[in-house]
Amino acid sequence: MVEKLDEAARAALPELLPEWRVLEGRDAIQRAFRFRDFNAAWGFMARVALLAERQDHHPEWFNVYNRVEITLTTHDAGGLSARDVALARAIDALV
Ligand code: H2B
Repeated sequence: MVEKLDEAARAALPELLPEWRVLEGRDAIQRAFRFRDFNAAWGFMARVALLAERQDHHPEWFNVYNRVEITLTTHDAGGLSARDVALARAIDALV
């Protein structure tokens, strides 16, 4: 069973993941990305997909042409967990 983030871990999020915002009304984090064109956006998504498979943790995402929005939450926990933080950090390291 995956545990939800505790208060201390939540308080650390702005410093750890400054590009991500905690959604209102949903225990999830989101980051928006913009690329040169669809080819660059899709290449990024392919790399995120490989990360997600490796971590067995998968994004909710939205793409239109050069824009990608990624939302992370842990379905097995019903909210944010350390798995979201780990995937967000790995995604940040790609860009
Ligand atoms: N991804 C996300 N975002 N949340 C999960 O709870 C989750 C997942 N669970 N990827 C994993 C897969 C689980 O369903 C499999 C069986 O390990």
